[in-house]
Amino acid sequence: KKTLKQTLSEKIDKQRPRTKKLLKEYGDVVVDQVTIAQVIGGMRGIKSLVTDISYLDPEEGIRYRGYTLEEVIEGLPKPKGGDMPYVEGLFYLLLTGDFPNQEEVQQVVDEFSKRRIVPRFVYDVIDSFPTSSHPMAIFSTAILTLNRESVFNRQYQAGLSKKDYWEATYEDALNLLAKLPEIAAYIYNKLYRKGERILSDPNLDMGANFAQMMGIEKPYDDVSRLHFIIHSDHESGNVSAHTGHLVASSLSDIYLSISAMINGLAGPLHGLANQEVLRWLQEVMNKMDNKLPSTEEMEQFVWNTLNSGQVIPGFGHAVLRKTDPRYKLQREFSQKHLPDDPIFKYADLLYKVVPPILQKHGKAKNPWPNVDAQSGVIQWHYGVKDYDFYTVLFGIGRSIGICANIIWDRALGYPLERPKSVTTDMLEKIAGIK
Ligand code: CMX
Repeated sequence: KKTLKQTLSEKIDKQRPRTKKLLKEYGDVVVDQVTIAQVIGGMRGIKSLVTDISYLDPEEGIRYRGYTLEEVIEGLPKPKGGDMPYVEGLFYLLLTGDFPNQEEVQQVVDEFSKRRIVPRFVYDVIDSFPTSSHPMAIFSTAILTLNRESVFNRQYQAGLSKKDYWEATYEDALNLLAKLPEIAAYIYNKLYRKGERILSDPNLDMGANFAQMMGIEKPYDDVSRLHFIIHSDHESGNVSAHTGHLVASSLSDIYLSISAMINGLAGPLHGLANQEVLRWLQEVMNKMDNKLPSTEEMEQFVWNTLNSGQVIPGFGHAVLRKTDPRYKLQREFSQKHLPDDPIFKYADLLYKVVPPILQKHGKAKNPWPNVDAQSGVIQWHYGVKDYDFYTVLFGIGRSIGICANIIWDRALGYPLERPKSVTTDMLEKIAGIK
């Protein structure tokens, strides 16, 4: 039976000539043009990255390897008694483009299980953080601390050939991904449960193991699987994916690259928005004495935030122009499992109230909710109420997609990333002002 690494190796052999041909024979073909608004405006929309792992359509939302999220969830094998598929199967799909069968998934589950033990020094570093630290800072540092374990670095120093970069990176990626749930649960227990620790079980899959270490009953295993799967990838230009790719492009190893991408994810305009949604909702709940506001009252809360110059967290998107399918999936999950949860009712009222207000406000290009408007609501329901922790959960998921991307970056020999900057003077000359 072929291993994931062998299957991947065959895919890489097939893909390499395609990239080579495009570069060699069609390198001068124009893909896009760049305006001054894009140069000043965060390079929004410029087509200048390649990935085959996912594609984000503004109207439809994300597809992984050409499949919608519904198709992914439907098509991936599921553990016994679970409604949500193995996260390990998603990693297989992202890497190869193929849906694995039960046996192929089990191989990856076993690989992760073998590699999950975190070295003592990582726990020591985590323990040395003050308990008032943000969990994302601890998470990023813990990942960085693992850099001394890098197979890629060791082999690079020994004179690794370029064509073999991906294999060492693959080893690093698996070693890291297998450890992330352990690290995250340890941080959670240190910060919010007085260090009480529940050990992982080598016989469980990633989602079930995470639920076990968090000490939360079913269906939190499914909640974790769903969460990690839908947060894993969102093509290459978002801050976390782009950061991971950029840092890896200088041949920094997986640990340096994923630690860096975690830092990007920790910003309130990106992954931290899921924490901000809960913080915002809690403020409203406190003001309302936990009573559900009327539509008019909720509208007033939203306007107050906008009028004080702040954004409504969980709404808007740089690429999407419709309701995020990741939001929809989590809403459906909530309707099924927690329809009467007061915080779900709050979030659902926001779904009704915010889009027309943002349209009236006239600034946001996309008034619809994104993934972050709903993910914290589910966590809250299952007892994870320390919302500072939510972006760590996002980070576990996102690492899966970015690791897959970095392995392929290495396989296809994508070079050092190095765009060109200009000065304001130069832009004025280009504009014909000077
Ligand atoms: N509330 C209020 N104003 C908003 C807004 C929101 N939810 N979304 C966008 N706007 C404003 C922008 O701040 C911007 O204002 P200025 O012209 O004053 O700078 C204007 O509308 C135009 O922005 P845009 O082109 O629609 O959006 P961007 O591509 O610049 O930014 C995003 C996208 C997500 C950062 C923005 O919509 C936002 O700040 N949303 C709230 C934070 C959030 O939910 N982030 C999570 C996104 C998903 C994720 O990465 O996890």
